[in-house]
Amino acid sequence: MPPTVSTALAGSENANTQGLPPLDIDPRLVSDPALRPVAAKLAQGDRLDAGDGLALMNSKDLLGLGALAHAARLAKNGMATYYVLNRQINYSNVCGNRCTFCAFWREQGGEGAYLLSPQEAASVAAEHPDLDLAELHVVGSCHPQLGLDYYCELLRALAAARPEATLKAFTPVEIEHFARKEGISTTEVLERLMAAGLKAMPGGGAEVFSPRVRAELCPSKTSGERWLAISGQAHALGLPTNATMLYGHIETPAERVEHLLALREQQDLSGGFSAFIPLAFHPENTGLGELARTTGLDDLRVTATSRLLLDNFPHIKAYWVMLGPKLAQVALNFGADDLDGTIVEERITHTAGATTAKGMTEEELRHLITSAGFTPVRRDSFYRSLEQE
Ligand code: V47
Repeated sequence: MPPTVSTALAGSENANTQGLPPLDIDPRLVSDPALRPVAAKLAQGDRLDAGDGLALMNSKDLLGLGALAHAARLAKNGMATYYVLNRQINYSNVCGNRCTFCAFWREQGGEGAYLLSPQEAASVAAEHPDLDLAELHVVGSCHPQLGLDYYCELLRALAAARPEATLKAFTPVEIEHFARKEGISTTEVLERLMAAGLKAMPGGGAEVFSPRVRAELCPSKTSGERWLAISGQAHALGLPTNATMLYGHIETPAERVEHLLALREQQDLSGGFSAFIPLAFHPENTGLGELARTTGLDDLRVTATSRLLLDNFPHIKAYWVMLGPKLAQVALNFGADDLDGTIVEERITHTAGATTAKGMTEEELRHLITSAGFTPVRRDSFYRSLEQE
């Protein structure tokens, strides 16, 4: 069983929230002239700026990008590659936000709409008793009816069903919605959820912070500023959280870079982000169904640029559900040091056409890591190793 979780932000991560040290880079590996000044800055230990981010985000020099990002990955995490025995649970798909990029949401009472009662969610959590679950990853929607009591009850029921698992639940977007429904502050919502067992938060709902993109794709959703502020409030209360960026739709390279720099700035202020997860857009069954899927070059370039710009983020995830296991494995050489986990039942990307499996076994995860030459580290939600000594 994992050790008892403290509410203090993972102390072992403090060094990892510092910027990058001077990196050991072989300049001969970088062929894109636009990346040479970036390589020189990294070799000196200088922080990258928006111009550097844009050069990375636009580069087609895959080997150069990999060389730079891998040097940063080695400095942060060595050859360790993390994974977690986790299960995702989506308590409802009934959502009033109607985001154009999302295939998961349903109208209340519409075909396919569902809401799990706390007891039903607990029964789902209790499935697979053999899985030594470290984490329940719980997200849903902005449900127009539910009050805060439902969410507290949900957490208590899940904790009773799987006491060994850390409850990582609710995005800043959901927290904002709960606060509006309840007529209380987001800090108060967080405190009440923590009293009911909340220990960490996932990073969804960030999308792209650009007001232009949000106005077009998700006008009803929490603003980027609020998303960042609520993450900061969570950090101040001792809750570690994650961050994401949904890329591969209508955003520009400059908007991606702005998003990453806004996350870096928030991390400088509040220090509680554990991991960044680039999310590759899946267009099927969404309002953007005419768009093509992201390419391998773009997936690796976003991963590498994230590792290099987010110098104060301890971890970068290669989310195998969206990248596919093979590209996620390759991404370990482009800055990523975490494959997320077993997941068991992924729904959001699968309603948008993902063809990957809905879950993966621990053996499969370890095989992906070791066959790429990395060291697998089974972790808890706070990146503490659960490997047997
Ligand atoms: O919030 C929605 C995005 C997110 C689509 O924190 C889509 O550890 C692709 O946040 N194509 C959910 N993406 C996933 C997520 C996540 C995943 C794994 C780990 C963690 C973590 C967080 O997926 C949503 C939204 O931003 N999304 N629709 C789509 N069509």
